[in-house]
Amino acid sequence: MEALVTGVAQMGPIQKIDSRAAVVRRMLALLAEAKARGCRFVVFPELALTTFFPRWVYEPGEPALDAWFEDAMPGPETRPLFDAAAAAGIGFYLGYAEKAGNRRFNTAILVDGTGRIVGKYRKVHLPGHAEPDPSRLGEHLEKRYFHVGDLGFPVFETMGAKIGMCICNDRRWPETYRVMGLQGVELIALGYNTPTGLGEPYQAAAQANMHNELSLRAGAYQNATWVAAAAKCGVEGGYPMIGQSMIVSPLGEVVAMAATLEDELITARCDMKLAAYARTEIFNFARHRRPEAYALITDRVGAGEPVVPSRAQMGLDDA
Ligand code: CDV
Repeated sequence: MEALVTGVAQMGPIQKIDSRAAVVRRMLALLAEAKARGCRFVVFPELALTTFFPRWVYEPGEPALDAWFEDAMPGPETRPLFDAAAAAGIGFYLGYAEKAGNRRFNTAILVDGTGRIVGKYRKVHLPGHAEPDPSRLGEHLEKRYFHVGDLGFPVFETMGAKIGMCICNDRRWPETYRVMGLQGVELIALGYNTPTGLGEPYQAAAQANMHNELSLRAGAYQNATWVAAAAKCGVEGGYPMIGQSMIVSPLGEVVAMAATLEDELITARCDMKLAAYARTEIFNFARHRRPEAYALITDRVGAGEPVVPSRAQMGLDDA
């Protein structure tokens, strides 16, 4: 199979009081629409089962914090999603808060069309802070609640395609896409919750949609891959979040984009031949990449002093 009809299931806000069962009912409605529209794969958002709880302050280990994490996947509330998807022969990406023994991750899973979990990704780039600060307009405490992902950026061969995953803030980092690009990824699925009400320094609210589109299109184009990105959006707990869920082709074109800040399904026929085509010339990695010139990418974390070749190396006269 060379084309995977893909649905991006954008979700409107989920409030603190909304039960997982109610959220899953919304997902089932999106799944039913995806089936009617011929989808074989559906992407749900980051932390899709609950409100975006890292905006609230908890003490690590307190029961109210633990309640946002899933004890099992699938568990009693998510089982109907797995069952309905398997009955429809639809695979999916789902973001949720994972308990792994004593560790806690912001996680996404890849489920195939039979309902089997075939892949897992744990968020690497955790934005925000570990300590609350009342002077901020709003909190974003992912560094307080989650461990840094320990699975790298794996790519899974499933549903006739090479599929990779990332989560929200990961989409702003070129390394995310390139590590998957180097595994021949054909489709990257991702979910996000991008608030605009936190004040600076995060990003200018007026540019939040532009930065979203810029990151997704650049990542797709520069790595010759489809990108399917699902927002959780609208106003949660008084905090607005962007929508603009989209599907981007391996040539960097937006082929579908959500028009609302509510539950909304967008779809595209993702033909993996297009990904292969985009890798034949400009982004033929084997022919054109020069890893010997990229050492700083893995040697450094933050920016350091400029690394300047000697004047002799540059062939300057006075050397
Ligand atoms: N959930 C996120 O990772 N949100 C970040 C915000 C905090 C900037 C994002 O990159 O969209």
